[in-house]
Amino acid sequence: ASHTYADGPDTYTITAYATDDDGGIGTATLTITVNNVAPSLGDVSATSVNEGDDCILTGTFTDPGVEDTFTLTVNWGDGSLPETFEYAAGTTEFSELHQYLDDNPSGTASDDYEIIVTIEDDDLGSETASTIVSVYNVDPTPTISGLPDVDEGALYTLTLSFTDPGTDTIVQWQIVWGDGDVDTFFTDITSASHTYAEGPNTYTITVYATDDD
Ligand SMILES: [Ca+2]
Ligand SMILES: [Ca+2]
Ligand SMILES: [Ca+2]
Ligand SMILES: [Ca+2]
Repeated sequence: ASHTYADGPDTYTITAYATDDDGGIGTATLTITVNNVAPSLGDVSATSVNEGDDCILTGTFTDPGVEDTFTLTVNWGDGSLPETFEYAAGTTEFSELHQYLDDNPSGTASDDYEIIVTIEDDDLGSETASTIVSVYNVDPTPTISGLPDVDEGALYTLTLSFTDPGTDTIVQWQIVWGDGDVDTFFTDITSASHTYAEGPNTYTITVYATDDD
């Protein structure tokens, strides 16, 4: 005779009864140990993302223990604290999100992080796997504002700001004033001034912002 035990680790005593044709009953017992089997991971992968966006981490897992529940621990590889996710018995796949705030280190247009995942059943059996996520830098978007006109020889002031989906800093502002003068600042600034020597004239001001990547 065969039987499948749903959950381990545990100890069970098997008792067999044999009855003869005169109604006599004999018994025998056997004590067996049922071991837990650790869950196993498959197909762990992560989507590449632009900085500021959510990466989707997916994977599958199997466990012959149909009553086991599961805890997934994810180390996202970007210095954030490991996260845990709980799954009910019978679960065989997962899909979780994580926002990457930057492509570290600075000076590179994209960087890879190693994501380490561990699936553990409620009997402490576990398996660990890893995958790579590529995070891409996104260019900053500068915004400028200033008065529409100025007198020749007077100081003209431009106000500067920027947005960036990453937690980036601006390492260079370049301002092309339109009259042949160009100013470059190797730091983040919020305003800049310039004197136009000759009017009347119309100039187009162009600004370039460079982030740390
Ligand atoms: Ca198990
Ligand atoms: Ca980088
Ligand atoms: Ca960046
Ligand atoms: Ca950026």
